[in-house]
Amino acid sequence: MAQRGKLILLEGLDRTGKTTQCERLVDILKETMKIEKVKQFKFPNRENEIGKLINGYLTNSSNSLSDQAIHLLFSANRWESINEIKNLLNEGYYVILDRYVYSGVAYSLAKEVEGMDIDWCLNCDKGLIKPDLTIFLTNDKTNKDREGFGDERYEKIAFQLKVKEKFFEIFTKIDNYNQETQHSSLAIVNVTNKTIEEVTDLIANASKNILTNKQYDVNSFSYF
Ligand code: T5A
Repeated sequence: MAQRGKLILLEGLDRTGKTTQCERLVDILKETMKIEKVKQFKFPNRENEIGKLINGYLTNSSNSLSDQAIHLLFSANRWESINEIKNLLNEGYYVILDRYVYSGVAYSLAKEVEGMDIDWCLNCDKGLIKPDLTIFLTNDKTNKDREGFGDERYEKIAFQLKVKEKFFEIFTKIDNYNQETQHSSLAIVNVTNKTIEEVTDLIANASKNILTNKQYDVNSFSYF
């Protein structure tokens, strides 16, 4: 039976270093592990038509899309890429995601809009492929001093703290997360006071098992 590649997601709060670390993980896969077939996707993808609407919402605080509409656009932005991701995995590619479903649910939940509970928020993402490993970059304080923080709509300290709480609520609900147990498909990496290199080491360590051990047959996916 042919083997598919692995789907690895880097999630986290704003400016915790996801994009930096995704690029470094791609380098580790290619250069250290000699895996040639590696692709990276970033959500939101701001380049396509839906992504342009999302970018307008994030960068212009007077943009008046409703909370429900922007939530559905973020989800649609993921659905736009899922067939490509599935095909790549089936062709043996390792696919690294920079944000995905968890961000979609956590940021919307943090707004505490009546009716937008966890089930409502997750519903439009049901059927998307679940990552084989999710690495969540967290911090003890917000990264408000890092370059660019505050430029976009959600980069406010109180809101970021609420988003963090919501991420853990989702991990508990859909991945049975609890602090005491080791989770094979979810790793929490605290970036507080860590250099870029130290965070990469923690990520490499967290991904070791999934990268070296487990194999998946083509078309054997779990879904949200
Ligand atoms: N969103 C997203 C939703 O509401 N719903 C959704 O469904 C999705 C997918 C944009 C916003 O959209 C929301 C969440 C966001 O608020 P985005 O495009 O991912 O999402 O946001 P970006 O602004 O591109 O990314 P982030 O703010 O999340 O930044 P990163 O990727 O976490 O951080 P990175 O790697 O760009 O690094 C930021 C800076 O910090 C430095 C880097 O060099 C860089 O200057 N840095 C470090 N400095 C010191 N020590 C370290 N360890 C460092 N690591 C990185």
